[in-house]
Amino acid sequence: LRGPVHLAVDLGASSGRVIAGASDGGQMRLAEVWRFENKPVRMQKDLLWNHLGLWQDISHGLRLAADQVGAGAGEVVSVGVDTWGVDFGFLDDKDQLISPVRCYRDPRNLGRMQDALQRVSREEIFAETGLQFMEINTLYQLLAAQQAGDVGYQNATSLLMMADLFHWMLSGERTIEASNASTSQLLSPVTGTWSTKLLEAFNFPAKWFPTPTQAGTPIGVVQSSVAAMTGLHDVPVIAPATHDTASAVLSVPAEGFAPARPDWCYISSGTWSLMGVELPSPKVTNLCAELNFTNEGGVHGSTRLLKNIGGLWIFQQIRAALQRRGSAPSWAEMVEAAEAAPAFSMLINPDDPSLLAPTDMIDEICSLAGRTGQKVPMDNGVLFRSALEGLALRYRLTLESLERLTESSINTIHIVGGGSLNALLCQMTADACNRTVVAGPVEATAIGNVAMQMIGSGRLHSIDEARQLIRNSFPTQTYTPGNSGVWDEPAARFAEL
Ligand code: LFR
Repeated sequence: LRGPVHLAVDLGASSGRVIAGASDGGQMRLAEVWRFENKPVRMQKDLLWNHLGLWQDISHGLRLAADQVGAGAGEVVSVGVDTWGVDFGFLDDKDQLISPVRCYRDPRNLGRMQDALQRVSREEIFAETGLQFMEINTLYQLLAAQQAGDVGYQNATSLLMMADLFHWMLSGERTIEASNASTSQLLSPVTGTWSTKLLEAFNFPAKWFPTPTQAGTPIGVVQSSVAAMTGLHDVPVIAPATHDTASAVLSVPAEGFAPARPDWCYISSGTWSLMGVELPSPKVTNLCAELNFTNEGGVHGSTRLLKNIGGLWIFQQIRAALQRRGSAPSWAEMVEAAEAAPAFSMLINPDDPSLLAPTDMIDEICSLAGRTGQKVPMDNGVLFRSALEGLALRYRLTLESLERLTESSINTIHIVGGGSLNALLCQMTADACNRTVVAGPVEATAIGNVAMQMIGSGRLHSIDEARQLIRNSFPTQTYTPGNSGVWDEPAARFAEL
């Protein structure tokens, strides 16, 4: 890479990466410098972040990047971290991290949402935050920590969301970036500040919640101890949209930014499928609450009105279950078998709560078949196909809701992220929804992270300009809907599940 290089640290559900990004001749170029495993640690009953191992890999990757960029014609000009939402860690008054740090699939979070609703009503929580109700939200995880009397909870002087925590390791600065803060279900989408009402009602210390920093803000420089280790002397740390989904949405190659009446929507497709629109302001309405959509914070004050859908998680976990049984098909083989299997043999709602963290996905799907009065899938192709069809059917329902919520008609669905490579799923989506699908870019989150750092350092001037650069740089694939009628009958059955 040549010229000014931005380093994006992207921590995903199975791997983390250090990626170098630069703009050269009107094109954004990316180079993956270091890829490492990101696997939660199971210890006794708990599911924890391996934050120390990750820090080791991140600093190693940064060292490699500094060396490689320095050896070429480039110069590292900033670094920023993104990861998934809702998880957090605690720091104490001696500037020490208080372990352990928990993962949102940690079993002790189950049931905490019900406890919270005993204290504050669903209506009130929604009115304050505009957020969808999910057991994994920071609010309920914090309640679990409070109830358990965690040492972290008792001794903390700061709470940082996970990307913020890695920013702290890099720079020594304690900040909370707004897009990820918005996933906590403690932030007002209208004012962008914390809900004092909820903090008080749940007895969460106000000092943990400083005013959130906007994506694109330089928050400090790589501190000297880290510079000595990585070679990144005096390099600014610039907060990207630290919520991976917010970064992914930034890289949707659409024309325009945050239209009030959107004619496109996105699916950020990976372990989760996040399907929604980008709006100029939140929609904290009864209909939104009823449909359980969420108003998360996007870049430059935009709102991501979206729904969490269980995503490729099911497909991934079917593969993990097969691996345990001694067979290990590749993704391509799984898609091929799905394509050859009969259509609509079993309908799977990807958001069935039993599929969130089952011990064995295949066993769970078989028992789900029983519970919903369907035939147990007899071969793997049917299993694979059902997992993909379930997503497409869920997208179809979600699209209807999005159009109702925004009072607009959506004609293009942008699929970004790893799932955009799954041609069968893209075509099923086009057919089930009867809309044009534009798939790509694949590296949506890393691209969005780099783009925001470019904006933050003044190399790009607007989201529009960033999207233009992205359109010029990364190919997309268009899928035209066909044979949509065959989806009507299964869609009706699906809605009844
Ligand atoms: C996607 C994601 C979703 C969030 C879920 C849990 O990686 O960030 O947006 O709801 O993970 O944090």
